[in-house]
Amino acid sequence: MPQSSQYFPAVKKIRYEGPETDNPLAFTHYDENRIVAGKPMKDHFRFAVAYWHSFCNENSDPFGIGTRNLPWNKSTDPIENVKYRLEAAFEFLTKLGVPYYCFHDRDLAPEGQTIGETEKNLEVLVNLAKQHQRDTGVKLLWGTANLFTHPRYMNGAATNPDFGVVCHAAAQVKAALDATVELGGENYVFWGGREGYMSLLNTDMKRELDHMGAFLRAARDYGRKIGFKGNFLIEPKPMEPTKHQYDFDAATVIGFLREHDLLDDFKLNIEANHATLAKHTFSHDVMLAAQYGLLGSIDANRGDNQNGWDTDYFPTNLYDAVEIMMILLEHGGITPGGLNFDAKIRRNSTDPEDLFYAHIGGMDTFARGLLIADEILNNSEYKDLRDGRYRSFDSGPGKEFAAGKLSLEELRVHAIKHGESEMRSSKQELFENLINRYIR
Ligand code: XUL
Ligand code: CO
Repeated sequence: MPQSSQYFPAVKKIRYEGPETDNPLAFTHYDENRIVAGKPMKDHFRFAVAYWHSFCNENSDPFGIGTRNLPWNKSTDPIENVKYRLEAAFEFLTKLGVPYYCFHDRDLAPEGQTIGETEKNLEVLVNLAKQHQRDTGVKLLWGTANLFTHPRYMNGAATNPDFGVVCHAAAQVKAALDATVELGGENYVFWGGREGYMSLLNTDMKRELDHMGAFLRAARDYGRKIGFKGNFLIEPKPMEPTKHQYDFDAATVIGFLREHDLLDDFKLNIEANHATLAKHTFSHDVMLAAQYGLLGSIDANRGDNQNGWDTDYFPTNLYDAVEIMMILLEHGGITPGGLNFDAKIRRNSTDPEDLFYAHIGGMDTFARGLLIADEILNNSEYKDLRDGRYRSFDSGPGKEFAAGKLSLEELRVHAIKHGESEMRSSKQELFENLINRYIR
């Protein structure tokens, strides 16, 4: 299938030109084959483009209709249009030079009148996507099912109080898993958009959570049966569209996975703006997941300090990117996950090039973050300073305590022997300045 160049004709392949370039359609720091910390830059990130924001979203908001002209919506036949959309997507992906994309089932193909028709629509598009993947080398980082747009899911999908709706959700996840496996998807995501409640008064929370556990085990079993080898991922978010979402944050999801015996198959997909909605920092949820060996993938975006909702801005904050890359470098990286730009251009960004600027900015921010993080970890006193704070647990009774070998009575005896500890500064300002010292 020849790659077309009709949807973004003004843009050529984006190339690395270095920090000195003034070409806004070039990378300043993302030099995909440059070796950093032992591997090419592109393998540190495994960047992905989110199909829904980039190719489906007309940028409407609750106050106004879409502003974005999507030239691939040129037919009156919806199936023809999703085929054009796929062409446009692969033109964009190859010009940008990202290795991956991510989709919801409904981004690829619309729902039909019956489950059978819906499955057929998806199959047709999956076959076409497979050809595009083969022609371009672009791969699927993860697939997912959209279990939140259709009105039937207004009270939830897996946690809906009506069993009939749960069955529809299951049929949808089955088809989305089939599609993901057919396309060689490396992960499969569950984002529980409406798995939560609007009012606790009409909700049996424990019953709904148990249903979610049963649903996820059934999905896991089906996925493994059809040969899916990748990670299942849960993407935490505390609220929106529901008032309370069950997958509130990384810590809550880890507890849920343990309760429902899902830790062998599931990891977490951490999204920056979801972590901040939960009143954490992005790095908090990434660190928590990474330290428990459960960091599966990242949805890279950014909220807004002035308001509380999920703005899905493209990431441009270098300080944040440095922190995230420090965590990834210290915890063995993000593979087999990646960094998916679950982000959208603004409603008033209406030129076709804006989508390129947005992604180039995000990729360069993380590339620069990686270079700085690598320097901090290798050349500065950062690790010594941090680990030094815990030195009293490295040997002797501190080590025994950490291994669970000392009783409360024995600890009391040590307290008497040890006397009062010296005051030790946590040096927070020094740590903060250290990051800035390397941002140069
Ligand atoms: C919504 C969100 C989703 C998931 C996939 O806030 O992040 O797009 O990433 O369903
Ligand atoms: Co997301």
